[in-house]
Amino acid sequence: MGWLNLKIIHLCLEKRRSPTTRWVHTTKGKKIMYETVWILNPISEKAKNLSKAVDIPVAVAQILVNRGIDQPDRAHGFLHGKLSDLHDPFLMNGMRDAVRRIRKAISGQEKILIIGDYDVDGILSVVTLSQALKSLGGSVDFFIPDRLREGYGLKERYVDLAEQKCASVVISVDCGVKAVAFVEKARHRGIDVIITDHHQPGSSIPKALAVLNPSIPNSGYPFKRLAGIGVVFKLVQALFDGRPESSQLPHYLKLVSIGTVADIAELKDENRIFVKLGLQGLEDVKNIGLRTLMDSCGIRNRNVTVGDVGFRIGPRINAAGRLGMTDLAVRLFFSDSPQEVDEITHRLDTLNSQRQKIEEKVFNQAKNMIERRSLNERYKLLILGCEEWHRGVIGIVASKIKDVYYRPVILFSYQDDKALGSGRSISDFSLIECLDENKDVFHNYGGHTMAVGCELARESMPNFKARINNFVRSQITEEQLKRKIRIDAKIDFADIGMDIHDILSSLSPFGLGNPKPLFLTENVEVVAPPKKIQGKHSKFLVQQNGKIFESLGWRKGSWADEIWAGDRIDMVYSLMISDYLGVEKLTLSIEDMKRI
Ligand SMILES: [Mn+2]
Repeated sequence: MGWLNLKIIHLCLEKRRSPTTRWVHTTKGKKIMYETVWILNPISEKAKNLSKAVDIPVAVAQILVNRGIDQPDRAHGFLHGKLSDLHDPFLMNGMRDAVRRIRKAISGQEKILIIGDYDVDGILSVVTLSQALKSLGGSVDFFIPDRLREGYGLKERYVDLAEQKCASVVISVDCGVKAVAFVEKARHRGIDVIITDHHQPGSSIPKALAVLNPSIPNSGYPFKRLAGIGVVFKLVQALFDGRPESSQLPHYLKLVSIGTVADIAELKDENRIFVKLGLQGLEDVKNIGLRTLMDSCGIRNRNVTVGDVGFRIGPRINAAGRLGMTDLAVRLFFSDSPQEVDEITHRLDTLNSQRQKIEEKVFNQAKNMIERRSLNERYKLLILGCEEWHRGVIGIVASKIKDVYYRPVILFSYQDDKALGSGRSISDFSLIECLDENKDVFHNYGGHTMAVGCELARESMPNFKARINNFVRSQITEEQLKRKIRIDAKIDFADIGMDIHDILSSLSPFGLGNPKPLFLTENVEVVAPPKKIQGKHSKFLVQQNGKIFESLGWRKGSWADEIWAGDRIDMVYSLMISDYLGVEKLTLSIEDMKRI
């Protein structure tokens, strides 16, 4: 045992010193070197203790420890969390006041106006809260601002709208934590405001009737990483408390799981329970709109994964908001006409394809700009803008550019005298803190560590760039800009058995905060020549001590030209189990490799 530990520690140090390098061809034919550092955690004492305490294999315990879960009760919750393990919603400050006011509004037949954000999290928050309030007999209306015309946030002028709609209570969902002016104006007009949000607060918290947000200081709530729809779910849980409606809570988790995954919230603690149970629920959907949408994604009648939600369901719902037609997505969930939901689904499909085309164009333009001026070699944080860039897609493109150059990115769309930005960051650098430090430049900004939105005067752009560049020069280290692969365990092919199936299913669903376990196997022989699949992936057979596996290099088509039968490699991979004609097949999905 001691020998094994020593060997692993030695390997860890060695890997840190000898990173793999990859050459990426740029448009000019120039090569830029990117480094990938392999980090292997040695089997720890904590993992051994956890393994005994919870009665799980040491490898599984180590995977949990690697994800920051080292206490037996948390590990047990992670592996076996149920609906009854969710936190008490009344722990969140303001919850009692919110529930009391909403109950009064329902019994007095007062109009309640829900105002939401235009992304998946916001749209589904509106749908979820509307359904819950209606089931309690409430009189509900909603408003989702137009992404392109109105922009993000709870604007002061929406108070007039609430008045026109004769609402005496406004509930914000997935927005509002900075809406000081809105709340002030509403109060003067005699309208009560309840804010539900998960974004970081500004310097002052609005003086609303209640502000439900686990991210504010002294929120009282034990888990900070809820998505907007997670906060809404807590409100629904509190409203249903002690009533027959609470038996309906599992149904609500279907939309909660979609919103949580689409908002890229960490799949830990309550989020993990929401998503685990919600995805199971998606296998049996009653809502005709959601059912039709899932049909159009080709994911009916099978296990729904985090990937299905993130890459198929989410983008279709988002497409409506991105291209200025949010109401379409909301109508999908409220309609009971098969013909209408067919039409809407078809429309969302078309909008999504349109969005993909626009996105590809903006991505190529941004990449050209970067490479023409070698910006990635000169700047630690990339800032780019263009008049033609569609505001609805710059966030997704920023995320892809970040993946290519592995550094934080903020992209801007210029409109008249305004610059509207959307940024994405790497895991080691907080973008919101970077904006906080330079807040006087902005008209408006907000977000989290990994994603931000902002608005400033176009003429302030040079000043903004200079200040941000200056700030990141000292704040981002070269080490942070190295792509890192965190390996969960070093194993031999002989260690891979069918119990791996049970291990993986007890750890799933995977996503942010709970990545698929990555394994390292050294000295593997490539047998049979690699094949290129669809021009962009590669597939080849590998063997160690007579045990052969098929391996897949997802988006690693170039490997087919770089490696040969007979090569020996070290490889880092995750395990994929597919069911082919009733026979389970284990494939290795290769994350990185290096020839030895
Ligand atoms: Mn959100």
